[in-house]
Amino acid sequence: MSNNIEARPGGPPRVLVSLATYNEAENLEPLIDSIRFYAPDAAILVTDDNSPDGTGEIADHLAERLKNIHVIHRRGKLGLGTAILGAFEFAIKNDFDFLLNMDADFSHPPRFIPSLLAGMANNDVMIGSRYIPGGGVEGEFNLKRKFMSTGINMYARTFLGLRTRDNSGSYRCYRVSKLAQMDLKKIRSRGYSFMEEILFWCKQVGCKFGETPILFENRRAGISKINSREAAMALWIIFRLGLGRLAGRV
Ligand SMILES: Nc1nc2c(ncn2[C@@H]2O[C@H](COP(=O)(O)OP(=O)(O)OP(=O)(O)O)[C@@H](O)[C@H]2O)c(=O)[nH]1
Ligand SMILES: [Mg+2]
Repeated sequence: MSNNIEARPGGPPRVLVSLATYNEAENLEPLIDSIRFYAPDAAILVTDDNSPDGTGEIADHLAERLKNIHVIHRRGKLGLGTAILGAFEFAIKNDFDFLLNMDADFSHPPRFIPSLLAGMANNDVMIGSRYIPGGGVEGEFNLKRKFMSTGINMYARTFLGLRTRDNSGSYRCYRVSKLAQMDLKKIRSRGYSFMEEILFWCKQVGCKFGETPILFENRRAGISKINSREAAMALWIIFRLGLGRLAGRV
């Protein structure tokens, strides 16, 4: 871990890495190994939604074997947004300084964790960004995905007034004291639009944003969970938030 991150009085910042999982049985253990390599002192929280492939049991075994691993089990697939929200609440309650969220499918390579944490010296939210120089997507070029991602980013920048380039990825680090200032109950997103919506609320509490380049990779194992219903819901939620912003209600 980099040394130039802001220390809390009397010690280094307490970092919680949050992993939401749904059917990530093949990915979880090697991912945790790799996170431990790049952030040996960070605690790890796995939020599993009763994955049919047994990811939750694997997480429990890892928590028994390794130090500083926490597991939240939820009754069923309740959405990525609510899983991250639960991790925020856990981080606030347990007095962490930084919450670093990443996907559990190796799309977010752990080698970028140190630069995300280093950026917290000057920012309240650090975004692992595909869309700034040095960032990008590695591997197979998926036209549909690229189109959706570019479109949703433009849309979110326009409606939510965001200046950051990558507003739809979830590889980010947040300052927990800023999350604690928000009314988290206001968040409407249950699924993927959480990523754009939370940036909007971060802006309302005066967060300073930074971006550091990442190279996104296609998932190593398992299948994608995003569907067109989720995508439509994301457009609707961002539209409503944007209207509220224009009407001066937020
Ligand atoms: N706990 C929980 N985790 C979820 C849920 N939906 C997705 N995830 C996890 O959130 C992360 C991102 O989901 P992905 O399915 O990889 O979505 P994606 O990155 O848009 O799609 P692909 O990478 O193409 O598969 C992964 O770690 C998933 O296991 C959910 O409803 N609950
Ligand atoms: Mg993924």
